[in-house]
Amino acid sequence: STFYYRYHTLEDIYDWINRTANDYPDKVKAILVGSSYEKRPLYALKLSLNNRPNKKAMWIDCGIHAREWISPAFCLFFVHYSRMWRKNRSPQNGTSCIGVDLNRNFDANWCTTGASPDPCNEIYCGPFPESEPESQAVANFLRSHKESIQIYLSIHSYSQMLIIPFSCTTDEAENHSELMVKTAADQIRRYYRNTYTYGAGAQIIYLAPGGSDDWAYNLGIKYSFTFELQDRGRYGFLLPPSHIQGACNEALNICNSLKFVFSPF
Ligand code: 0X9
Ligand code: ZN
Repeated sequence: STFYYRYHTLEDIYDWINRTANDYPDKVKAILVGSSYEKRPLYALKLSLNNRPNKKAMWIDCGIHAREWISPAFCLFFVHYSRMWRKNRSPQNGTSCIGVDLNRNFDANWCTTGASPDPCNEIYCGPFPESEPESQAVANFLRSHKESIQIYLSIHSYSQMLIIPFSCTTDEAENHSELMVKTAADQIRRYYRNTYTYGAGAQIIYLAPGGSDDWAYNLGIKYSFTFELQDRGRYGFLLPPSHIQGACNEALNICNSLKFVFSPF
């Protein structure tokens, strides 16, 4: 958005601090660190993943010299720009907040409990189902190939889970027990030392409507899974490169066991 390419009044910056801390409570914390000679509040914004405690930090201050306006502009820009982005990058009408959660944008109980109609929210469902080019592209391809696609896998991270439908309702999928067959879980356990939780999304994580897995399932792809890869939270989204090989081999083994257990051919 162009918000970050303009200079702002102190009032606007205070508003922005408030909004940012409210919109991203797990990542941004506003800490009152003192006040100016003229008694205006001085805030530090603490950026972290899930507010994890006892982490080493980097301090950045902006605006020690009043006439150097580009300096506070950089601080706002820096906070906004983050490795921890989730959504796509589409601008939304009437707000400076960017992006739709693509995994809330599919037409499966779209935008009910577990998704948000607020464009500033991390789980914003978008203005209507398949409003985004990315979800449209996936949905169009699956629609036109649904006869030949037997198994649908959506790969995410993290938390080591294998999620079956539904996440968009607490109802059980019609072939729930087949999807839950012990063999699948056993196969997985046999292959790797890491444990993967296995079950229906709405049971083992949370209600999350508008996901691609549920949508693909309703389209007729009855073996539909979401995979949450490594790890279980030690590094979270920042899985170090040295873990890529292990995580991929593990996922490959699970893909193979799913194919083995569920493919009708
Ligand atoms: O919430 C999500 O979209 C997925 N978890 S993540 O932490 N990678 O964001 C889980 C998706 C499960 N399936 C559906 N919600 N349909
Ligand atoms: Zn994800």
